[in-house]
Amino acid sequence: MERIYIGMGSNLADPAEQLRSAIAALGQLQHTRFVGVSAFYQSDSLLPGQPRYTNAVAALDTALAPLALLDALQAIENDQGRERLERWGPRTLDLDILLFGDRLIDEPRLKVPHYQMQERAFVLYPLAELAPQDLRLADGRSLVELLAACPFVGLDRISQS
Ligand code: A4P
Ligand code: MG
Repeated sequence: MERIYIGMGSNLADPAEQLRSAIAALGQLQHTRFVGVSAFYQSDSLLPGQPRYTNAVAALDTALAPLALLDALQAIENDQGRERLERWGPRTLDLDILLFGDRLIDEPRLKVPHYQMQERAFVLYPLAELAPQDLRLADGRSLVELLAACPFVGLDRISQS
């Protein structure tokens, strides 16, 4: 089993409810054990003019191969009505594989660590609720360093209910 972290985001159709459904679906994944989930965080979209996002991070242990996990996550996104109209468009549910053990994955369909996670407060702060203090990314930078370089600005931490 390898420890994985999944970034969840939604900015359509009751985002908190979308995340709760996604958490339930992640709990049903084959060959996978659910470890925990962060609080929910609201923030403005990186792209102006879109509804605000709700984001969270989940930790799981899995025996799935990375591409099998990606397929399973995309099936959950589709089940929750995700329509891919435009890249970065508003979405009912986005599930990103942030980290997969300590692997560096560079395949056409899958890049891990997820690009730009290092700069995104809505990823780093929920991740820090779950990850060990000494977590390091494949490039050697520690989560502590990344948090220090990424101020807690524009984020509202909310409860999950
Ligand atoms: N893909 C490659 N690597 C991965 C990975 N590590 N995890 C591929 C998941 N998928 C990965 O993704 C497009 C393709 O990326 C997939 O088919 C998969 O093969 P997508 O989810 O269909 O498209 P997307 O989400 O629109 O693109 P992308 O690049 O994932 O966008 P982001 O980075 O997720 O950004 N503002 C706030 N506040 N909160 C947000 O969550 N999210 C975005 C979208 C913009 N602004 C935001 C937020
Ligand atoms: Mg995505």
